[in-house]
Amino acid sequence: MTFRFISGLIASLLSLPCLAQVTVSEPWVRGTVAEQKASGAFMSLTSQTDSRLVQVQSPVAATVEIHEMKMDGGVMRMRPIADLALPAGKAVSLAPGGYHVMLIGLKQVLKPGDQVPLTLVVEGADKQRQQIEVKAAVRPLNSAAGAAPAAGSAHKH
Ligand SMILES: [Cu+2]
Repeated sequence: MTFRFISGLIASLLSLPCLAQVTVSEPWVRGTVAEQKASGAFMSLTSQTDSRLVQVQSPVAATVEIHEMKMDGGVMRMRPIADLALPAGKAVSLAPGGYHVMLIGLKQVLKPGDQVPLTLVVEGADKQRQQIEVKAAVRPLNSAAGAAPAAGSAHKH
């Protein structure tokens, strides 16, 4: 029994390198006020192998989508995308004015200092999926948008 358990454990450990190693840095969510039903989550993602962010889940929202910002007839609009490519070794930035995770149908007010759990589902080139648990810190509603403050002001949720 013990040996079987250990060999099973080794097998599962050996299977780990097949999964893309994804680093999530500085995840944060824009805070909300009462009655506000949507917000955005932002972070930087770096995968060691070519993979894609295919889904995001969060208990604080009824629906979670991956959005991009695109010029449409001279107006910057956001729209959902099916997935977001994570090229090997390249940091992909989700930031105000660009790609972002859209939290829709919020179940609670997101106050600065709160931690919002996010589950990122990443699919590797081999179609293997993995879930990455992230805790995103809530920043004040009007917080400067970090790397892209000018674009951030144009992106209202
Ligand atoms: Cu959006």
